[in-house]
Amino acid sequence: MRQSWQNTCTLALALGLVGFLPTAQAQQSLTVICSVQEEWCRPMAEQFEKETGIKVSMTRKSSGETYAQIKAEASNPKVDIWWGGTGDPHMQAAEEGLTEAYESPMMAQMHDWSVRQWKQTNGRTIGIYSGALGFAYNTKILAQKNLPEPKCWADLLNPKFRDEVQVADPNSSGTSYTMLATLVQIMGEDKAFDYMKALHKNINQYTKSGAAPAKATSLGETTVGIAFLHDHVTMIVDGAPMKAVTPCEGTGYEIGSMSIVKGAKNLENAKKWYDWALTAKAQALAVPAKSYQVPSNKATPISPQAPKLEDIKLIDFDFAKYGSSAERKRLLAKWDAEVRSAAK
Ligand code: S7P
Repeated sequence: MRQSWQNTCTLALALGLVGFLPTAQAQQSLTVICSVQEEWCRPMAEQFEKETGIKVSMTRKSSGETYAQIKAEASNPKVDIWWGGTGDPHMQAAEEGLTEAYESPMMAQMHDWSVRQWKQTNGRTIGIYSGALGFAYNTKILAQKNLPEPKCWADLLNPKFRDEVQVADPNSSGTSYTMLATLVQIMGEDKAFDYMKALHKNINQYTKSGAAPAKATSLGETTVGIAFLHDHVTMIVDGAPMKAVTPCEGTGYEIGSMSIVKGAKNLENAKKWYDWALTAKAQALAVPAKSYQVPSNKATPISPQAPKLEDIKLIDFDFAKYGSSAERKRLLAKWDAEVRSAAK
């Protein structure tokens, strides 16, 4: 038996097939899709590799896009863990059985809102951070163009802002879907769609990624960008001439989430990442990467730069309803039919 295994190895080496053998090295790997900013994804992967010796193959993708990939690969999953991104597509994936239930020994250290996300999905996704939606404007461009300071969602409909506002496409972006669901909850569905159709006239671009409008605002490529407030803060901390606004009518928020993919090839390593990513030490990697969400581990220090959720007029966001598969599909189809294709 031993002789025949040795022969197999010798033959494999001769044929250059060593990568296909079930070596210890090949087993110590993990494929992660990361849906936060690249600047935070990278140190997470590097630190996890350093602490565990598990090789991480990491790709950065927006929330809606990741959901679509995981769904497309369901019969032959290529991803082990999906870390970050808004909760709604994680919840949809959970409902469709695309992700695995797991109870981490870290649960007791999590905030209630994180555990609620986990319970609502029968253990298939967990909250890793939270953050509120808002918009920001470039102070220099606003002054140059002599535009009024927008303070409310309603102000963004001012015809003076024609082609001055940027937001992501809610099909690819969890940020933008959070805006859609927020407006529906604040205004009621009919008025929210009327609002988005009117806003469409002022939109200069629907980007793929949710944070792109914050970057574009910092560069003066758009006057106003709609994104999570923490993504605007990242730009402001870097010195961008920007002011972040929490809309006067109130706003929605996200519970950024993490899920293990059903049928993950490296399930044990995925669980190791999951437990590690919930530690205060791992979550503390966000701030040096200029990511200012509110972390889900009660012991993780919150940066003084992080928008203070307790000071913001937050709606009572119905995550169960707007994270459900049927509602998300319905609202996105309606947005495609009525908003995206509306006349400018
Ligand atoms: O930049 C961080 C962040 O805002 O990005 C996530 C977002 O959903 C991913 O981008 P998309 O909008 O493109 O899907 C948020 O979860 C996170 O806070």
